[in-house]
Amino acid sequence: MPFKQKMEDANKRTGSNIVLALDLPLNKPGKLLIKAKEILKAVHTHICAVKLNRHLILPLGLFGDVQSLIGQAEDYELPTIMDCKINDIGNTNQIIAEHYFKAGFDAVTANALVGWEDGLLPVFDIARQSNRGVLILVYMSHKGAWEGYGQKVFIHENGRNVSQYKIFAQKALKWKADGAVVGATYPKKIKEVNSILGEEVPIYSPGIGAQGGQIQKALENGAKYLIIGRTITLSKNPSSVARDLKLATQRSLSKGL
Ligand code: BMP
Repeated sequence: MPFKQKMEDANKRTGSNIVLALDLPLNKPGKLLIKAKEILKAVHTHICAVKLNRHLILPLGLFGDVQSLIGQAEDYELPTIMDCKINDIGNTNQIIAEHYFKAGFDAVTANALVGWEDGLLPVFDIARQSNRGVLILVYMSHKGAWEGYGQKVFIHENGRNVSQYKIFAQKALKWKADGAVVGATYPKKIKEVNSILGEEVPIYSPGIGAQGGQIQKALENGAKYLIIGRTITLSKNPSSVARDLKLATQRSLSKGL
């Protein structure tokens, strides 16, 4: 089943559009794995997917303990996303994607700045061959995002200046990406990007809570999935926090967005 479909199924089955960013601070690998597994077990009914980042891949090892986390997510029928932000020449990108897909991840994130030919084309090729997904960064959630994603690009063909993130959104559409990442900290940008992407490319929005983004604003402006990490992973009671976040998203959505 294609990744986009897998996400939709998980969304329907769980009633949640929260992607858990399973990020934990520095700790001994043994403790990290135990903690990560505990959190995943506690919140799995309140989320629709799991995203891993270098927080766990570096200390635990892709073909080491990370395998048991991917297996646990599979047991809960939750898709897994590797947030590797692929950003190199095509040959290197291909190897990166092959490793993550071989390890069992259902999708990877990638940076549109490297372009298509000999850039992200090989990543999309492998993803399509194996029903995996590629999520494209369109506008990141951090404060300095404007420096790159917000800069104006001069278009020679028509003499116009266009914002970089709008160009990335158009590329996400053209490349048939499985998702576009836009920070919840910039709800107006979510709306603008959503008007370019329509129903074709769902918006994944990180930055809720710890970075100041708000659930309602992200959803009402067109985000489909909310990526949430520290608000859940660092809380004393991840299960009840995740449940409350899920209920908050359901309330926002039922207000007739
Ligand atoms: P948190 O909810 O703790 O801020 O975590 C957000 C997660 O999403 C982190 O893994 C971060 O690397 C990732 N992320 C982000 O915060 N903003 C982006 O623009 C893109 C991301 O992948």
